[in-house]
Amino acid sequence: MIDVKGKVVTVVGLGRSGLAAAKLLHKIGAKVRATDAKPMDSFSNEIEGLRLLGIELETGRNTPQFFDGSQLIVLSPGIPGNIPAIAESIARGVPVISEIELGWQCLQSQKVVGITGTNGKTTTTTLVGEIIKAAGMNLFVGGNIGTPLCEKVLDLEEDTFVILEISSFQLEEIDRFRTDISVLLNLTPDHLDRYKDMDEYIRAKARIFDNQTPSDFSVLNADYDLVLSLARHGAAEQIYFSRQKRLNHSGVYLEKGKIVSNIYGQRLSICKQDDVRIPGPYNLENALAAIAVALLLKIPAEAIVKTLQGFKGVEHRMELTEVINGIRFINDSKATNVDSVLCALNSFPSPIVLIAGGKDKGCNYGRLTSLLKEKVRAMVLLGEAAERIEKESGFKPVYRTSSLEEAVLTAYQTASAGDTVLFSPACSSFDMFKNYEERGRIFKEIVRGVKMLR
Ligand code: UMA
Repeated sequence: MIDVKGKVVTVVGLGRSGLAAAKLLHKIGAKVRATDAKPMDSFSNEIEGLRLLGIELETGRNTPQFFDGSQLIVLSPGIPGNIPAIAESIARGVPVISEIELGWQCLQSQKVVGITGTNGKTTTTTLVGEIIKAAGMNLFVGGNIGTPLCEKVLDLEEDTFVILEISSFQLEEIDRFRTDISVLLNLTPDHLDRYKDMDEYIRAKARIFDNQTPSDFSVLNADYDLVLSLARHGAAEQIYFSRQKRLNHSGVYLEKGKIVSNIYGQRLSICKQDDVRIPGPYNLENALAAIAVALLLKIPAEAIVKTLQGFKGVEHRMELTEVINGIRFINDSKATNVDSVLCALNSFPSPIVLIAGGKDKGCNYGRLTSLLKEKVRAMVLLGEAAERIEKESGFKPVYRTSSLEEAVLTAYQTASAGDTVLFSPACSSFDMFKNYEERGRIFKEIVRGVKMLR
């Protein structure tokens, strides 16, 4: 357990991670301070609770002076380590760690699985959790998926499996964070509004392997050369999964419509490929990764198969919302980058009416062009990135709208029976919504409203 008794620790950001980190630090005896750039009146009551605990607060800005005397800084994932106040502290030699590092340093000897990659993290993390649940074992599912590790870490029993979705943001400021099993699903451009270039993003992701030892495992997508080359630097034993080829090394792969493992040196047929119910080729990769993790955790095959057969996916990820007059409406609000949209377009039959746009993350929308031409009847755009998407994709016809409601109605009017209206934004939500979950919920409410009117 990290020793912070009596130390001055400053938490930066008071979203979910920061609130959890501040409370945890208070419980384990630190003198906690917390700063958030948002004004006081935009917080819920929870921040009042921090004040009652005696935590010193700064709101409306993150001033360098507030960090004076700090012996440790705990950073929320959404805040880059190069904001001026933090950069000054780093220059003075004050250690900076991420919330996930703090949570990890408070674990006992629980087994930790860390799942990262550009796309499919949430689905894979949830699926691993569901498999463990079906096997009747104790588990905690958290991290980037929603519940910060700091929120629950002190309540976890020793035999709990800790399954974490891990983002590149969380990995930037790790120190000793180590997983018994790390999973790297894929790597494609994302978050280029935060990172200088793709290399910087890749370096952050690769940190998941930094502290692994030869008794740990890394589970790697053998269909991505970049994933394989990054993992070479790690010390963990490598286990692979592949949708495209038979594996000679330890892993999980497809053979004549079956999912097969050779992880323990002998060929084991797990189930039929069709037992995987979540749609599309990329979800199949997520399922293969989850199976590999479950086998490494020694979960019985029956629990794996039963879960795969019943698992329909996660909210906001290729989620069937309604069918109205023969038109399927799919909520894919979680698709916050170009590759997510490519996955979704590949997962549904054409014709598709695509609703996209939101806060621009600097992705290259030109990569959508050929699949748009092949599968999309029309594109409906909204948000800050609309202009760039229209220009870079070069696709026509495009309808520009100024609200999600207008976008849904336009898509409905443009689609015909048998079409799919796919809301897969390729952008983050922060220009118009609190987060992708709120955006997805509002999309579903609007669609249900349309259904009531018909
Ligand atoms: N803030 C400052 N100074 C700044 C910038 C922000 O004080 O310079 C404050 C903001 O005013 C705000 C707080 O920081 O109050 C927000 O912190 P945060 O963005 O880290 O948000 P949290 O609520 O703590 O949520 C974070 C993750 N958010 C991000 O990584 C952006 C959540 O992932 C995660 O679920 C949660 O911790 C629990 O672990 C969301 C996400 O979008 C889902 N993740 C990205 C993704 O999946 O692509 C990485």
